[in-house]
Amino acid sequence: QKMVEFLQSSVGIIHKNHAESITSYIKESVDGELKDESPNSDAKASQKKRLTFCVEGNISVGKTTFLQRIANETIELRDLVEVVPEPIAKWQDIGPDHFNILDAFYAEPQRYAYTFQNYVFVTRVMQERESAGGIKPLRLMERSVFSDRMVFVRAVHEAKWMNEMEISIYDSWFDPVVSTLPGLIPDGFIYLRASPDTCHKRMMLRKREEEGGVTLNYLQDLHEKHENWLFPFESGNHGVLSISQLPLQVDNSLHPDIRDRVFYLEGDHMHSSIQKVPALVLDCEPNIDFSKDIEAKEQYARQVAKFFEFVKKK
Ligand code: UDP
Ligand code: DCM
Ligand code: MG
Repeated sequence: QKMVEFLQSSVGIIHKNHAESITSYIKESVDGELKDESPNSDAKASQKKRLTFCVEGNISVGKTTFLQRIANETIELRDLVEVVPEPIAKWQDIGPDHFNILDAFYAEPQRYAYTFQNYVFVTRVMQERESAGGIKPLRLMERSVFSDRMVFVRAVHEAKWMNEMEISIYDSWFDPVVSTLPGLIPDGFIYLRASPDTCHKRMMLRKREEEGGVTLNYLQDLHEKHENWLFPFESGNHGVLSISQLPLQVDNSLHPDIRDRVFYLEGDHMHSSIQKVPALVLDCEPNIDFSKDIEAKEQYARQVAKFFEFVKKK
């Protein structure tokens, strides 16, 4: 128990603070909206589009932890936020024989990479459909078909676990199928960003059975793919992750608090039919202690709040 506590403190608890900043914002913004509404604005309210965000990030960066903190924060929040976890349970237990394709993939990647990625896509569609009828104003999904394609499919292809024919098959159906499923396209991405080293430490802590053979090297590949996709900046350096050094000012209509950490994904980075989707980058290294650094905590809270506001206005 002591050991676990020590390990946890050494890999960070930053997500609790991210989650708190988000939940307090959601409460405020939704309360505000209810107060604004006149009694006969029901029609207007039901037309209001609910917002969907996809939480992205490397294996074990803390996506599930982050989402669970939000979902379990308070009872009121359960009525406001719908969390759609990654359908990993569906990958681990298939059919009456309880096949585990996540395990099969890591055991024999060359044999199963395509089959697995194909099934990942299908189960994400199933998962999205299950949550599609929901009425909660905010839907937070763990990962997306876009990270499947931009990160995992690319990585397994480069590792030669998918051959040329298999990647061509994947590419040939991806765009046309996504076009018929607008529910898969989020209003924004939240990229939980940490070094592969940190993710590796957290992965060792989690000890998911299937992932025994996942190497630091593979996490580095996945990190690079995330960076190329969500972070329009030469990163290359896996150790140093200082977002504040970014020179980019993407959009002057963005609040200064988030101007240097919101990026747009378009064209090649998404899907042919998609114009622009904003992505917020959150630093998830464990080196900021929010219990001592109130200013840092408030800064995060403001960033998340401004991002929701910005996306909501669009
Ligand atoms: N974790 C942690 N501190 C954090 C985030 C995560 O100690 O700030 C731990 C968490 O308890 C779990 C492991 O890291 O043991 C992986 O987290 P999670 O399953 O949420 O990661 P995901 O793969 O969903 O991104
Ligand atoms: N995974 C994968 N390909 C995908 C999505 C996920 O190989 N398109 C794997 C990576 C992890 C596991 O599934 O081993 C779940 O990811 P996480 O732990 O980051 O939630
Ligand atoms: Mg997870």
